[in-house]
Amino acid sequence: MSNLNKTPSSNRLHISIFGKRNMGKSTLINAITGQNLAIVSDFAGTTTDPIYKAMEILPIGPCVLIDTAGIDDVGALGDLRIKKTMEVVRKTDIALITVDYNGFLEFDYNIIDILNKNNTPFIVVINKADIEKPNSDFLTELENLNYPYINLSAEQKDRMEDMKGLIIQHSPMEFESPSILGDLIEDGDHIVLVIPIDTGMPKGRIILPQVQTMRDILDNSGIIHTCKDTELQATLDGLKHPPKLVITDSQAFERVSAMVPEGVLLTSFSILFARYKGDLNRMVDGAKTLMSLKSGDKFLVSEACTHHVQKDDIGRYKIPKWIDEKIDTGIDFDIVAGRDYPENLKDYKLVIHCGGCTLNRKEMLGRIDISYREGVPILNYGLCIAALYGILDRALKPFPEVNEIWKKK
Ligand SMILES: Nc1nc2c(ncn2[C@@H]2O[C@H](COP(=O)(O)OP(=O)(O)O)[C@@H](O)[C@H]2O)c(=O)[nH]1
Ligand code: SF4
Ligand SMILES: [Mg+2]
Repeated sequence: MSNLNKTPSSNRLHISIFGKRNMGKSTLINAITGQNLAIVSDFAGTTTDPIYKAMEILPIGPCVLIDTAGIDDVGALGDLRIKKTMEVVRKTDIALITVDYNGFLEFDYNIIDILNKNNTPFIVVINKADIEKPNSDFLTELENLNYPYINLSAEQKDRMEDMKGLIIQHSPMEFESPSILGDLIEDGDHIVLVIPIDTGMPKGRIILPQVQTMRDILDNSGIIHTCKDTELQATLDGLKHPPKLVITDSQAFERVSAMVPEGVLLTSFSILFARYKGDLNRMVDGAKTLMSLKSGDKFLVSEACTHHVQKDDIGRYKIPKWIDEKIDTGIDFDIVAGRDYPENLKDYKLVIHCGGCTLNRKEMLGRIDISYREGVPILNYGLCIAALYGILDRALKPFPEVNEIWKKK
């Protein structure tokens, strides 16, 4: 076990919630996410199959929460339930065992046994703190076994930050291979990548985010079609069926959007990477702030490295020009470049950050955190361009939870 705070990782953490029915698994999931995703019910056995839900949880990052409703039948684990449990445990990076003040049931001991055999860390969540204190024998047992635990009330959403802290603290260093769009595609899906070749492109190469996206599609058994924007129509015409997803360079989004049929999901590399490497929810907040900038406001353009600056540089030239054209000519800006990120942002209403291809996830999240502490929203170039061109509505459609935040603008 190690500490995610110390161990950068771009992976999506799989958190499984086990526990006997009515212990509050669904309520706990709702409390963690702050959304009404899981079905909370007084009736036993609302669902029989585990429910997987991919989401961003601050400050943990991209997660999959797994509600194991239905594997908790009376008594010992039957064959089918063991099979279902194993399916979940194999994917689980960390488990939450939900119990109440009475302590473990036979069911819980069985699950703990399976988790231990699979070297899967877990945290005991003693739920329903609002009703009764945990039984003192149970607490002694937990102390003796050295199991990490927390006493809370999922219903009252208390101690959620402490619980997230425990999850971070006890999560394994290396969970599943990182996935950029694994939750968006299935085996055999056709994905079209649009990569315009302009003066900003390095000679003879494809840039890292695009290469990583390709690798990720291959890892997820998707089928890649790659073209420039000028060949997109021919590419689409050549496909027997519409593709599952089109991913484009942000700068070509408008042209690409006009060609891709409405029913086909379309997003940009920068949005995928805002999610993979940062915090798409918070960046969508940044997009809202961007659209409300006015004369006299100042924003900060932040570049994570000191790359060779081109004459039509996107951060230094194009974005400020587009903000002039599309929002207000009276908005001022500064530029910072390099590994150091300013701690003091009070002069700014907004930070517009590069894609951060040279930063790892932890560093990018660190910058997002500083910005939030300073009360200054942050977004990346891709989201900025998408917002300025009015295409965020479309580009966020593949991510329903984030899209909800954007739509509440
Ligand atoms: N008082 C109290 N009731 C809770 C708490 N958490 C869950 N419940 C209730 O316990 C019942 C079962 O919760 P649910 O989340 O559906 O349990 P699940 O079957 O394990 O998913 C519901 O009536 C919840 O409202 C809690 O922290 N305090
Ligand atoms: S995206 Fe950021 S880190 Fe990557 S080359 Fe551009 S300025 Fe440097
Ligand atoms: Mg439930």
